[in-house]
Amino acid sequence: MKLANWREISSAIDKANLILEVVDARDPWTTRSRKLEGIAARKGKKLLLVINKSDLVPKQILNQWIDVFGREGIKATYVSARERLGTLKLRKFIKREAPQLPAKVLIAGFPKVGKSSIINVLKGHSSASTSSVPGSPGYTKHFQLYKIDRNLYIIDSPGILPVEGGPLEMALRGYPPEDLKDPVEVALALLQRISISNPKLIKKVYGIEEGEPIKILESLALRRGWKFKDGEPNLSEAARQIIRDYHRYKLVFYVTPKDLGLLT
Ligand SMILES: Nc1nc2c(ncn2[C@@H]2O[C@H](COP(=O)(O)OP(=O)(O)O)[C@@H](O)[C@H]2O)c(=O)[nH]1
Ligand SMILES: [Mg+2]
Repeated sequence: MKLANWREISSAIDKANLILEVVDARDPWTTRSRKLEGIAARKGKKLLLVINKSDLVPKQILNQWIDVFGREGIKATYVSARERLGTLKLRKFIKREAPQLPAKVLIAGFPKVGKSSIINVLKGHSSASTSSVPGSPGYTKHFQLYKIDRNLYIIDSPGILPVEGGPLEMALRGYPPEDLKDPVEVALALLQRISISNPKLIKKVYGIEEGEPIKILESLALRRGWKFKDGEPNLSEAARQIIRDYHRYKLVFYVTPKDLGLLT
């Protein structure tokens, strides 16, 4: 059972006493959801931020993000679910910050931020299966609680936040490139972002000289032979490739709080 719309996510929030908002370390700012944070706040539920994929970003930058979120009153920690780094720290963080024990945790975030990976890491080697919490009636099959230990339960289905926003948000929030109405617009926004944070990356990954984003799409299409009958480059194909390469870590770059003007 997937919790993939706001109504389902909202009722899962009702069942939890702690929300873990998972964001992508490459751009925690764009992959946060102010809407999720707002719903949690209105319901009086505590929310913690987990910056995942920390293996892709230097520690110093991760610590800057923790400060930036801290100033907004959001406590954060970073982990790499893939490398299994920071996961003990994450468990301690949850138990320390939980408003009451056992912590009943809902994990939520945009697609591909690593929600399922974090659930697996938290489950670790525990052999317990989904079960009910003593004294907490009303859990249906939609809200199975998975017992990790006596102080920590997680709702077994992650809340997948619907992707909203402008072109750059659509790419960074994991919207499938195949489903985008205008992949070119999205890829141009992504290339613009790359030109700010890592101008040499395009040369390194594709062997294309730096230049205007639209020129990069043209060169990529021509090099790969993505052309229309009249020889014009198929920019949409090149655009989808750029977005896929970001999702698949071929195009690895990250932004810093300074790039976004959040830290001087
Ligand atoms: N580099 C890196 N990749 C990760 C990490 N955690 C998850 N991923 C990858 O991100 C993709 C999405 O992960 P998944 O857990 O399915 O995300 P979900 O859609 O939020 O449930 C997969 O390809 C994972 O291998 C991490 O800590 N570091
Ligand atoms: Mg998942």
